[in-house]
Amino acid sequence: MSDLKRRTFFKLGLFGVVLSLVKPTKAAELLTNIKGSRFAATPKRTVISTWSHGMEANETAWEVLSSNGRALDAVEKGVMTTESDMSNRSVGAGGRPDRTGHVTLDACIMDEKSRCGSVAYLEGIKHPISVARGIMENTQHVMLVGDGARDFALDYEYEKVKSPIKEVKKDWREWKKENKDLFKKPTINHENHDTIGMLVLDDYGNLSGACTTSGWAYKMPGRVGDSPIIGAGLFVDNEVGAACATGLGEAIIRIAGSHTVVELMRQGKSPQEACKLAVERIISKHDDLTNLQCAFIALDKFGNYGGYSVYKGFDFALKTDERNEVVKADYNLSWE
Ligand code: SD4
Repeated sequence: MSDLKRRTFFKLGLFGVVLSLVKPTKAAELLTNIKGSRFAATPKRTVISTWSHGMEANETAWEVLSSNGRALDAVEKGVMTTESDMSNRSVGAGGRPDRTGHVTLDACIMDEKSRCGSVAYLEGIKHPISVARGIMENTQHVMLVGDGARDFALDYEYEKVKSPIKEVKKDWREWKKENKDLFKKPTINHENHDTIGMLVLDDYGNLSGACTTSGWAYKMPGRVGDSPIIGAGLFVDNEVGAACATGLGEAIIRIAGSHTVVELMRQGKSPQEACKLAVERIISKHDDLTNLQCAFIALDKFGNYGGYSVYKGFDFALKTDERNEVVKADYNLSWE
């Protein structure tokens, strides 16, 4: 018997027996009509993730939900799809390296109980998101970085992978030729379908989120972005909603971006308004907005969602019972 069905059974006696035999979504729907029910509204199964590469990841997440899976499993499995795609240059081992040719990966995950795990500066492991979950579930810590994260991953036998891959190495050599001055400011490539962040609301009314990236291409060695930082790249509060970020991590960290979005929702803003206000705060904190692309997506407890970016061009992948599409996000500025 699933959690929802078990709770229903104890709460509602014989009626609960009947409810326990129906699908969780249907059961929740029936419960909304019962006075005093703990369900404020029907949880609306929703998967939302950054960029159009999220479409494939959403499919995987949806499969997990369709077999009565938890949001936590859905976000992990979902973004693993993107991490496995060696043609993706911004997520997983197929991603671009730092200036010295090392592909260093950042990821984090957070569940409905506010449990969280994170890895940063991890090399040579295929699924950083699973290592982040492993840290959450098997240690007393939230975050492991660099060699410590790698040792943990090897101890727990997470799959290894060789990086950079051949094509990426070739690109990096070209980049090196053109960028002899290693301290020249590299630009973040807004056309390069960045980081995947995913938020899921499951049939039990629970939220979880995951975020994984190879980070800023040709970053300084040792640089860590927002993506593995709970509150910056990702934040989940099961009472309110969840948010995640993509874009220039330094700017997102400065305003504790994803936490800010969730707190705005707590104050009554819709997910869309909350994302917009967080983007406006980023804009207000920076004198120079050149190449400063950042975006947020958000999902509330009831399945309302939103997305907003500094510059035009950000989109996100949405999957619900009714919709399965890439949504062009609203934005503040055009590139021209
Ligand atoms: C970072 N936020 O490392 C990530 C990269 C990204 O769009 O999302 N780029 O700063």
